[in-house]
Amino acid sequence: MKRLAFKMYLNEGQKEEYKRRHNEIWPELKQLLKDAGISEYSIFLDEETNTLFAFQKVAGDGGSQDLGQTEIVQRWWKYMSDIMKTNADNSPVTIELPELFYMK
Ligand code: RM4
Repeated sequence: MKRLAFKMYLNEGQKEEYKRRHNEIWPELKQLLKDAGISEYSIFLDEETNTLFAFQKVAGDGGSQDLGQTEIVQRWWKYMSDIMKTNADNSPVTIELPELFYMK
């Protein structure tokens, strides 16, 4: 089991909408993430910079950001693209973060 962390960027003033959409995450997306071996998936917000900080445990090689070839994730990313900083393909701009410390 690996630990992954990455940051993404939220558009100004979209904290509540982002939270609302994730509280109503599509069941089929949630199942896809679980089936891909992703667990303990949290996303936090640095309100000062509108930076989203994501943490997840992954059982396999890839994490949530490696599922962009699936129709569900492509549809989700398009759905989220109006409130996030995205690439041309609607994927969220994602910067992986190195782990510097871990305490069990
Ligand atoms: C985020 C972003 C990620 C996705 C989660 C569920 O806003 O779209 O790629 O894994 O939602």
